[in-house]
Amino acid sequence: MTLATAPRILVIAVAALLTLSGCAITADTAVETTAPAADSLNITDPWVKAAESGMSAGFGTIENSGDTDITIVSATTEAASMVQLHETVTNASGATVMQQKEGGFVVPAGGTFELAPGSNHLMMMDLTAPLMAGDEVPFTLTLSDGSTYEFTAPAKDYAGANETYEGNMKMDTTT
Ligand SMILES: [Cu+2]
Repeated sequence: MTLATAPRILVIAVAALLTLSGCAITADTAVETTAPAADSLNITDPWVKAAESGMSAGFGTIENSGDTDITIVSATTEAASMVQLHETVTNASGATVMQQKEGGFVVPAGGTFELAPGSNHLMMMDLTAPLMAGDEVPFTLTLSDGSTYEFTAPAKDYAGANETYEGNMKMDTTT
């Protein structure tokens, strides 16, 4: 090493420090603005109600590990012709009915959104085949930023949650 290289090494070291700090700032910004919402989403204990035909529903606990709220706008599964995001409410005449959740399912930042019988659920309309206990049902959730979250829920026998559908449809109560 000659004496002439010493200042150059110092310059490189300073430049590297500047680059490092610059990178750190850029990376933080990128995480907040461009990370897909699906990266912060997770569902625990998912399951669907076994059913011969007609309607069924999917449940589980949806968790948001991010620092912004996540909105689920739609859901699909090959097991049903259509999936709706339902909430269960008490209507004007005092009956418990379910209806589409206005604005979708909002999973709060750092919090959870519960899907459970008698409460919010993934409404499966027009099953494409009988859902037997033990079947694995794949779902895709679409979030408001366009990203998607996929999970698989096992079917279980369950006799409760026979709410009336607000649109004059009734859940199959023959289980
Ligand atoms: Cu429903």
